[in-house]
Amino acid sequence: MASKKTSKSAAAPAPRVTAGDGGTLRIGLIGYGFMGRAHANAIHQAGHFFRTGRRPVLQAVCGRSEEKVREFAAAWQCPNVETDWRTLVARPDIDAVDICTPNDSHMEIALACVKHRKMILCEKPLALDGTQGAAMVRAVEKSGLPNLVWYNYRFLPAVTLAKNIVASGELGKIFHYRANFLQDWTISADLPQGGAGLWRLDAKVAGSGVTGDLLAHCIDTARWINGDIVSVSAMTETFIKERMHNLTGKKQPVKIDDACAFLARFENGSMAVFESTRYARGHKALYTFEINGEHKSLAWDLHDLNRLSYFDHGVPGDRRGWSSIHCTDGDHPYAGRWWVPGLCLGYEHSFAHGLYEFLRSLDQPKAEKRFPDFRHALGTQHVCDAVLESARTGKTVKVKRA
Ligand code: SOE
Repeated sequence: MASKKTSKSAAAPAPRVTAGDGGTLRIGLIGYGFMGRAHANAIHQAGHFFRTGRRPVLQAVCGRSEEKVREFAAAWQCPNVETDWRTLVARPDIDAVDICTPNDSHMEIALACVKHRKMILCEKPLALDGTQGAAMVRAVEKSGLPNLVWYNYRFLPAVTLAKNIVASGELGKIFHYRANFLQDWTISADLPQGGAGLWRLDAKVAGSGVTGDLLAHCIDTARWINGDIVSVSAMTETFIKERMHNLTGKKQPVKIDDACAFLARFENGSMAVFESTRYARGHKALYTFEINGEHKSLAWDLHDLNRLSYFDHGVPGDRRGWSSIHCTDGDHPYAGRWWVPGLCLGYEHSFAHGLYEFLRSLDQPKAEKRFPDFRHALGTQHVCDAVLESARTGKTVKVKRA
């Protein structure tokens, strides 16, 4: 029921992609905020820099403000706009829906996508909690529709290299994993909660605070590189207890976690420390991780994202030390698709690589998936839920299996 009535053609000059063209993947994007821009850019870039059976095309974008959605469509040469996500999901000229809306709408939109037989690309975290996430997994797996959750950091060349090195077994037995994700943007008590961008402070819309927003990234990377997390012991804090709510105009209790630290055990016997906060003055988005194995250690820092720090105990003692691998060579994951060796990639490339992995899996459905699908993201959601439960109860919590 894609209606001509509600479909509004934007003034964008882009050529219209023919419906039913098997060589393209026509994506309908819901949401045009910060993540909408990151994904629209990835849709453009992936098609230009990576060859797969289906070239991604931004076919339609949806947002509640018609003026803003038209502006977005013009900027990204998107030929169609919608102001109701239900209409976008039902459009016959859409193959995949990219859900870039706040967390409380992921489940409803994803279930509608299944009903309309659309592939799904969903912004992280998968859902508000594991119960919603499990319902989403059941629905997509029953439908057989390809699905992805946009945990993007694993697709940076240095992070993928860390995964490949650990997978090769070179580190020997892994003892420790530690990760941080530090920000400082919510320190002011005058910052309201609710509405554009600030929905992240409203527990009803976000599900949780730093646990679902930031630690979920760290958990995705950790589980990908080091395997499943089996138990957690956590502590959270909400430093500002009340904030004005943008939608009600009233002061309301803040129910999200402003900071969270947790200890974890992995299935492989290693132990971990994770920390995240929005109250680390001076840090805007400092995501770091380190892995210590019997023979080698690896470390990575988002602020220097092209580099992987590498320590090899096998090197003769007088030359032993941390080295810094600039992951921009043709030998490094994804790097050879872009520029010449030595030239850097950025945050935005991680999304293009994620989309490429998804497209590649459409060509080779039996090959190992390098991207997080709904089931993997449910595993991450279960870790987040266990972390929040542990912080609430003061007890160590066993993580549910996805
Ligand atoms: C929050 O500030 C945020 O934008 C997260 O929502 C993103 O997932 C993270 O990548 C950067 O920080």
